Amino acid sequence: MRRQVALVITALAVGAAMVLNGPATGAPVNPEADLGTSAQYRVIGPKTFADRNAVARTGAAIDFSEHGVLHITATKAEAKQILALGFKLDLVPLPEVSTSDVVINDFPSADALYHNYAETNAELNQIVADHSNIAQLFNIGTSYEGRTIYGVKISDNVATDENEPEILFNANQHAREHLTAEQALYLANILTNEYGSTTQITNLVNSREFWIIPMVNPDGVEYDIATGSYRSWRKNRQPNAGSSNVGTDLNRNWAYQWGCCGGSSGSTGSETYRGPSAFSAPETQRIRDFVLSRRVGGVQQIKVNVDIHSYSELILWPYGYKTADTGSDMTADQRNTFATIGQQMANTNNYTPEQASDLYIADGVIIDWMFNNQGIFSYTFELYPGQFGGGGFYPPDEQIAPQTQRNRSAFLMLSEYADCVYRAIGKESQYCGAPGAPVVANPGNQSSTVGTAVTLNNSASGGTPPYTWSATGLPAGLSINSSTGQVTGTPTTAGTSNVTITATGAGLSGSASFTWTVNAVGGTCTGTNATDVSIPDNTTVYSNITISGCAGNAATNATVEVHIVHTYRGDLVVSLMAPDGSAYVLLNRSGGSADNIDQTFTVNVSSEVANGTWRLRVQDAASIDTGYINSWTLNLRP
Ligand code: 0X9
Ligand code: CA
Ligand code: CA
Ligand code: CA
Ligand code: ZN
Repeated sequence: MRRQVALVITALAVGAAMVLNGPATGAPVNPEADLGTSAQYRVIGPKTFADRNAVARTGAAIDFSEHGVLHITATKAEAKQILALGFKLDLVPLPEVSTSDVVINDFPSADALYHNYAETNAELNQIVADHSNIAQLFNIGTSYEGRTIYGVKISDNVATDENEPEILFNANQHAREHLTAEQALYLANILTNEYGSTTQITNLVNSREFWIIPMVNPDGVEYDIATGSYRSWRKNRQPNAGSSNVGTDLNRNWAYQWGCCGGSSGSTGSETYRGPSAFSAPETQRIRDFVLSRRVGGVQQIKVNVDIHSYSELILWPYGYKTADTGSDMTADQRNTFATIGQQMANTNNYTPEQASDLYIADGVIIDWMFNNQGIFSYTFELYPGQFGGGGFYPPDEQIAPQTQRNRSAFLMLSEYADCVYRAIGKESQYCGAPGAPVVANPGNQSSTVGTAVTLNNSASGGTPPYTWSATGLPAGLSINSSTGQVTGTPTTAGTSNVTITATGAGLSGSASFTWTVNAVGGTCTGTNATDVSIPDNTTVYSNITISGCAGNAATNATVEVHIVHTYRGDLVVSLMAPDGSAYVLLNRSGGSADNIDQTFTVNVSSEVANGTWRLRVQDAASIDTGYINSWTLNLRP
């Protein structure tokens, strides 16, 4: 049986010597090349994050992690270092292939459902031929050995670059992770086959542009299957100068924090060799250049990405190079968005969602670059199996259908979020605005002071500039410039306003709302005059209150509390007079023959400067009855 994992050879007794000395048979080999020959091991002992990172730091590729055991692919030099850390090593033989099953330059016949490079391209061509209205072949250039890296674009009006959120699915950075190309082909097939019949898919294809690249490392894939026995090849097939070791780990070759943190190797023979410089590999350059080509007017069109790997059944998000959840390259909102969508996807496929570095530190990985450099919400999926024993990198082809279908909901869910990932945390209005509409940067709550001039600059992005600006709810005394969005003026009135700033471009509007608190300045805005002023018949009298230290204007709801003793209030006209002489009639001979006035009036005097001498004017307009002003109290800013 090809897939049967043969007896695990214990490296402890015999194996340790073997690890150190190389194969016992055959002619002596170049020691550097020999130490660079990889094999798979079980590392017994690592239990903690620090243990896992110590193993990862040797450059060994961690293929799967379970409590106390790591499944790795490592060179002999790395194996030596791991032994020196005090862990035990078991050598795991590669899967055996029965001779009757051997197919040269293709998958073994028992795994015939897997697609090699030519079959992958044939499948893409078939999809395009069957669905030419919504599917178009594209390529991103060639691999190191000159194979063209193909993909399929899927959208309505597929030949047109429409203004729709774009989604990138790419697979097979690691050669031996063959199930990942099947996952990408599965996605291309459901998006095209179910267009017009499944509502969710029809809507997604109509409103999104999907880019699916199933095999970004075709040289490695073909090498892995070339002999009829799987070679467990991970890297690309690019030679390394000055060494007989071949290949760069594409998922350690990306520029953001390349080689920073002990999460990759500088040794050419290592499975995690990061290359001599970031983007030294043609394949990472091709993906990078494709992604950069998706910027329109400086705005990256690709909003979400999945980089598909196997195995371990994980959903991973950035960063991989460091353990911190947030920092200058990841806000709390971004982290929460990643984690929320990651968890929601995991709920559909029963994978484990976590930050990539929770597993072990890896630097120069694709998702770190995608997010940091292009703002793309990029996830790594690690497919089936979830534990050692399901075939590892080589699950039987009977697993292709169930294990790719398993991720249907997760991938469709992420695609739904492509228009605004922040919807996942309820912040679409803050970060996204309406589709095609400008997004007004949230100005945040404002605080200012009556009588002190203010300036607030507003900005918007997206939609179609130039914008026309408007505002509602601005505090009295402030206004917005309709072409610049700048708010200026001097607040006149204390109080709190709910302000909405709106930018409109090409008929579509985006808004941001916040509160604006205007504080009264120190000093007094009230006064009382309790000196009696007699009111003779048919005479006008005044009582004064002088306000000082109350900068700015009076309020819309100033209060005037009046106490007048009089034997016939219907004789009286009572007014408040502002310092500039403006008169506000409070009461005009109303109340008939009743005695006295004991009443509080509210009056809008917001156009009046507060400081100065205010007067209560009382006009007696009829004979016989008289009285006096007993007291009055003015509050210009209640
Ligand atoms: O090591 C990788 O590149 C990925 N695992 S795989 O077995 N498919 O090679 C996972 C990278 C996840 N990132 C971190 N662990 N930081
Ligand atoms: Ca089979
Ligand atoms: Ca379209
Ligand atoms: Ca587009
Ligand atoms: Zn991988």
